Amino acid sequence: MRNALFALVLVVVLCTGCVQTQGPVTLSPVEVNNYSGQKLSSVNDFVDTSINGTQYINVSTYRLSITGLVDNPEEYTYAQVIDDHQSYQKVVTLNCVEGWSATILWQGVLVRDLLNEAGPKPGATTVIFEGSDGYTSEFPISYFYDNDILMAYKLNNITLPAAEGFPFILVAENKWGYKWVEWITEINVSNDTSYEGYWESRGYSDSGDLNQSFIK
Ligand SMILES: Nc1nc2c(c(=O)[nH]1)N[C@H]1C(S)=C(S)[C@@H](COP(=O)(O)O)O[C@H]1N2
Ligand SMILES: [Mo]
Repeated sequence: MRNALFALVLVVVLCTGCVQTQGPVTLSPVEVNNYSGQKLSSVNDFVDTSINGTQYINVSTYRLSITGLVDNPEEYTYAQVIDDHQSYQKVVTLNCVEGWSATILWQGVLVRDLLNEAGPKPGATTVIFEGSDGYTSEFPISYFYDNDILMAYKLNNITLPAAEGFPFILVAENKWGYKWVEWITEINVSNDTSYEGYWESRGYSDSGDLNQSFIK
């Protein structure tokens, strides 16, 4: 019995010794600042230009709705969006019309996968993204079929912070920052080709293409 106890103490002491010699253990994800040799911006490089300030979304009551001209309207929890869909990652730069930009490693789901699950009806031309602050922006539905467009839930390997759109931000590649809808609560499939979002109805270009002026 004594010997057994001694052996046990010895094992514990030795194992503690082992762990101590193995170097630091990373306990929580940290923001990466480099990806495949490319330098990334930081979460601190975002400038708050949102219409109503940061939205703080309660993840337990949160739902993402896919509505409108679809065969199967969907309502997903945060976990359903993430766990039930293939994830993708890509470095994409956000350019705000106010002059700042942020090059970020985004991780998320493909908007096209969500659209396909809902099943757009014939005649659907437009997809309108809405945030919990009432902000909207519209896109031709072809944008999501001709390009791999992400709805991201991670930025530089960390969970999307509230200030950057938690739970989801649209990574509107090749489009001005105002097309990157944050705090997404609804994706509405529509046939309203004249719909204009928040900034689009205030004089900003509908396409929001980066290679064009953002003034209409
Ligand atoms: N829901 C919502 N999304 C939004 C906005 C907003 O006001 N509300 N602002 C847009 C603008 S103008 C930019 S540049 C980007 C990044 O803005 P941020 O740094 O304020 O997060 O988010 C875009 N998405
Ligand atoms: Mo912006």
